[in-house]
Amino acid sequence: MANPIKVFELNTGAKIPSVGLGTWQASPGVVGDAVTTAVKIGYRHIDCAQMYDNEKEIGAALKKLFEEDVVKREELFITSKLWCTDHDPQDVPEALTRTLQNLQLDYVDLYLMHWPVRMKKGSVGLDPENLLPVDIPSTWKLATLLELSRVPPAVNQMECHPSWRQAKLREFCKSKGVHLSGYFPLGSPGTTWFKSDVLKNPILNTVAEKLGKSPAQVALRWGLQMGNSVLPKSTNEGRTRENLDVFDWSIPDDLFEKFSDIEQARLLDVSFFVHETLGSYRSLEELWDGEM
Ligand code: 1BO
Repeated sequence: MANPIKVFELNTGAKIPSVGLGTWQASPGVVGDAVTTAVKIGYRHIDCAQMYDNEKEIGAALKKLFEEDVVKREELFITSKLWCTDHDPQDVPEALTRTLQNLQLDYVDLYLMHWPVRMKKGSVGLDPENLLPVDIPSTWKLATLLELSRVPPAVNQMECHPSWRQAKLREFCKSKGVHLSGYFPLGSPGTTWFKSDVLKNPILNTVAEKLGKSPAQVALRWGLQMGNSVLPKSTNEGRTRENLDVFDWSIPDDLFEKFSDIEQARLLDVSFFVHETLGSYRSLEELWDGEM
């Protein structure tokens, strides 16, 4: 491995690799190879979720990697996420067991609540008709969760890229010792919910040109220098390699400052979690605590 991946230490003492492979919308028949390639290239963090409906294939790829001695389980950091249909406390262990079975693992390193949203048990998809009020106060506001929890959360995974810096939530997490892990660090090009092109931003492109790096590498490096772990998704070997080549160079201060001029816009607003009578959120403002 040319450039070993830097890690961030979590409030649990565990170390999270700063670059991880995102697997949302990595198609069946492709995601297994993408994981295999990524691990062989040097990735040590794979970001999964029950909702992505591809954990079985990822599990088969991981099993083969372990059998072939490419990597040991303890060298990997595997994240998965509890889906909204399994928020009832009694359903959580079952959902986790299912994920572990699919991934063919004994444990995951990080298990996140996917969204602070509850949906009918067994429902499929994102139909707002299936929304239910979140009945556990600790599932819907981080501040409340921190007040109630014996073990504070280690990681808050959120949309984060140069065009959505998360200034307020970042400060809050920092003050509480919660690590920020950024999804959509490249603005999620190629996914079906891709709304605007973060990688075409002129400031990002000017910096990339000055440093002789690609806009994607600069966006990732920006995330790392902000103290975030980043979760770029790719099923293309060239881009998977490129996304990992972000450790032996940095964005100098004068160029780094320019990022604060980038106009801000959230890409993924998950408006399907908002309903006038169902669920817990009547408006996007309410869902996102006014940060739109
Ligand atoms: C509902 C969107 C899931 C992305 O992680």
